[in-house]
Amino acid sequence: MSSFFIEKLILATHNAGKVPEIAYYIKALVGEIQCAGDLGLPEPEETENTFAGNAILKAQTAANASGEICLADDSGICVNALNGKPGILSSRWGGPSKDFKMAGQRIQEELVGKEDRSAYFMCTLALAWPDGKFKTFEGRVNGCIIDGDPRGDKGFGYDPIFIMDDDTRTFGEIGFDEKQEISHRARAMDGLVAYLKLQNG
Ligand code: ITT
Repeated sequence: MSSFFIEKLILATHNAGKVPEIAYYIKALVGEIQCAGDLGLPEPEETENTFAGNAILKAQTAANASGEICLADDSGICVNALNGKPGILSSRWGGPSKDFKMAGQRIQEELVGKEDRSAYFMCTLALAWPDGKFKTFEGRVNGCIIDGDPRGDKGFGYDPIFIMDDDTRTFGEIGFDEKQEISHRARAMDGLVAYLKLQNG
């Protein structure tokens, strides 16, 4: 595997829903993939106020702790009528137990009486090297918050309450493979994969 630009990559995430999605795009481009959670790497407090800031923070923390190249994902759902909330707070919106059914209900309650249900998913990926270098890649998908009960048991997090523009199904109803073609993470990954392919020659 010496022709690979990255022989070993650590996914600096403790979110089990993200791992198969991130691995899906890059497994053919890196030698070995390991997860921060499995390696017992620390989960830093997300103290920055942008997706990019928190993605860089997570990737650099893992790169410093492991001495390996690390990839982090900071993502979330932004609701326009709620001034972009929960946004970077998406993971914390469901309380300490990270209950996303509750987080979804909270969004629904805050949208009562509001006509604008438009929303978007954002994803910023940060690739960090142990020497402090980093690169970021961003993806976004526009849509709306479902008007009614959550639908679908596929995906994770806010997938059952999000419907992409020009679709009628929630991200919880579309299959794994289809989500990987169209999601915010897919769009951010397009940039990362193009970058890695360039490095691989
Ligand atoms: P790591 O920081 O360890 O990666 P996290 O869950 O704390 O895990 P974030 O801070 O990036 O990650 O929080 C993003 C939250 O937004 C995440 O917990 C999900 O609930 C939600 N989210 C992100 N991408 C999503 C997707 O594709 N589908 C559904 N929900 C998503």
